[in-house]
Amino acid sequence: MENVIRQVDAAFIYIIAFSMALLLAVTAAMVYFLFRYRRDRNPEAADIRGNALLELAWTLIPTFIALSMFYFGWQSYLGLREVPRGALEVEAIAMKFSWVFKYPNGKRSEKLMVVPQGRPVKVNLSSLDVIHSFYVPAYRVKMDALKGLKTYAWFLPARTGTHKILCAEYCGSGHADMMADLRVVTPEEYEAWVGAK
Ligand SMILES: [Cu+2]
Repeated sequence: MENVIRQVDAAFIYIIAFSMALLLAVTAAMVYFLFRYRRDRNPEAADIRGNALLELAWTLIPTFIALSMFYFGWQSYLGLREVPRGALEVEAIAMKFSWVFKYPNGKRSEKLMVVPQGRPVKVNLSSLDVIHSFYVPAYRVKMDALKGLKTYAWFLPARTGTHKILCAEYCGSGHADMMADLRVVTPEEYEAWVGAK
């Protein structure tokens, strides 16, 4: 999962870096042309028709750039979809405007998800009403929760600590308050918590 986080970040940085480089290059060329080809310096407009080499270049280079972006994105997507064996399965039920979590032994908690450190967690998502989206920025995880359709997300809580769970799909007036805490605790603390009434 640390790996998945790194892959998602790499895809993000790669796309941002290319976009910034292209923005700078296009802006620089525009400003240069503005001065170089103004009317008093270049009174006769050139009549250019067809340039196979140039046309090939501006077709192939962007194609390869776009494909390389896809490659980075696909890598991280696979990491986000392939749940490791032995994951703890928790049901997350979304509703206006709250999250309810259900554990294998039947325990329920609202607006608070507690998971043990070091074990992959598979979150089975559903919704009681409209479309919501389970979003944990700390683990780069975001997945829609819908009524009547099973979706899932997974993450590996490698370190103890508390993170935010948000709803990332506008679902109504209380959308902004639709938050929950994700508390990563030691396995012993988890057992004690999940076993308590
Ligand atoms: Cu929502």
